[in-house]
Amino acid sequence: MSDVVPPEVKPKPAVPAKPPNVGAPSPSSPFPPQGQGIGGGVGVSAPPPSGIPVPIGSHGLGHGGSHAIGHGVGHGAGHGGSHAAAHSGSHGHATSHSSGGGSTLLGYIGIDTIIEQMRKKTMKTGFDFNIMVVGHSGLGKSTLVNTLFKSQVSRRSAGWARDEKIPKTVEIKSVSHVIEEGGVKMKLTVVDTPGFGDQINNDNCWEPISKYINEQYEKFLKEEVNITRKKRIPDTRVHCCIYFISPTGHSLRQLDTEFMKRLSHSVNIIPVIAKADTMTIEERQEFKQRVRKELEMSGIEFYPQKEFDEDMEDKSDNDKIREAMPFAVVGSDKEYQVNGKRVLGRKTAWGIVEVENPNHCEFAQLRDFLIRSHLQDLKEVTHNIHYETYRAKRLNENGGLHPISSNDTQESNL
Ligand SMILES: Nc1nc2c(ncn2[C@@H]2O[C@H](COP(=O)(O)OP(=O)(O)OP(=O)(O)O)[C@@H](O)[C@H]2O)c(=O)[nH]1
Ligand SMILES: [Mg+2]
Repeated sequence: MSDVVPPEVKPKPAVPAKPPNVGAPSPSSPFPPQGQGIGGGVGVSAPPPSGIPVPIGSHGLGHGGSHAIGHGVGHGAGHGGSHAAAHSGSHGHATSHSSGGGSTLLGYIGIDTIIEQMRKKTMKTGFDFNIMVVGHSGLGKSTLVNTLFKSQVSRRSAGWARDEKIPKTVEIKSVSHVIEEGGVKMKLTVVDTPGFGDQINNDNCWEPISKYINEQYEKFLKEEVNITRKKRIPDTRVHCCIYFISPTGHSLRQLDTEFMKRLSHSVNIIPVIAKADTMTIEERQEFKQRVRKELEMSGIEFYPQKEFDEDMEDKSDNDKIREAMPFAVVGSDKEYQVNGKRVLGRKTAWGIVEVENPNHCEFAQLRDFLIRSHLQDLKEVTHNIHYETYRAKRLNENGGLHPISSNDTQESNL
């Protein structure tokens, strides 16, 4: 399902997210580093942010906000070097290059046009962003998928008619919309999964989820190693997995810790507290604190992972986010009239909980974190850490690409 919808969200100053300080690209990486980064990439042993191997044309440049620019500069410098040299040559400044000196002495080279060049390219190619929702049954995962699509992300229905009750999810299913804003296209896919925890024996209930995640890596890998590679590989890899925690007010369930521990090695986990409208403000704060402590004690690294903070600024921005997590969310796909405006909300006997009102719950914070500030970083951590781990493991296995069991691959509707 793919609709183009008119622009809705106005970007706001975003929390600048930086790419992780990852190791050098693996020698077998199919993507050569794309030049020395300037800006975000300076001085790290890692490839520059955008030198991080990305499928040409598929990885985001100019996704709005400070984030995009940080990466963008790094990426573009690789191309920019050659453009600049050619450009300066034609203006009789050929020596500029080797002097290593400031271009200010030598006239305009045009390095500052790189961002515009990249922005144009991204506008043409667009990009993919894939979110998965996971957790115990009945915590509001499917409702949140609807909420995301009906909220200011796109204001479109996610597939159920109004007033129709959302059915229990019985299979992994993905919903995609192409959202266009400011001329940039994004295909947002949300992968809904059946809730677990209903069965008497919940052993290995993470397996179908884990299998789905790995199947997307496998698909991508197969495309990458093809002799004739697509110019832009469709990216169905799960960039983040929103893990729903039950609002018990007590502790995490053992299954929650077990699940997150296993998945955190293959995907970016973002824990959220479900049905936050069932808790008082104090209960919510206390529970959030307790969950953070328990996650830390269990050694669960959720996104944004501390080890990938690149510098002090990054650390301080991400610390603030980590301290606010897990976001306590409320989902709904029903609209009500509040003060003359239509809002998404849950109507109770004592009032309406407004889903997108930051005074009522943290859904808007979660959405902004996912889309406005950390989208590109989520994609990069997926590509450079999680996918890279998968890829290295696969290529080490009997010399390469024998298919994993994919006879019952869940095809997303891409
Ligand atoms: N109070 C409250 N109820 C919610 C919220 N979100 C969803 N619900 C209700 O919870 C019930 C289950 O919602 P679903 O979205 O189907 O839950 P799910 O996690 O997808 O369930 P499974 O498909 O079985 O895994 C429905 O009656 C929803 O209306 C919320 O934020 N607060
Ligand atoms: Mg469901």
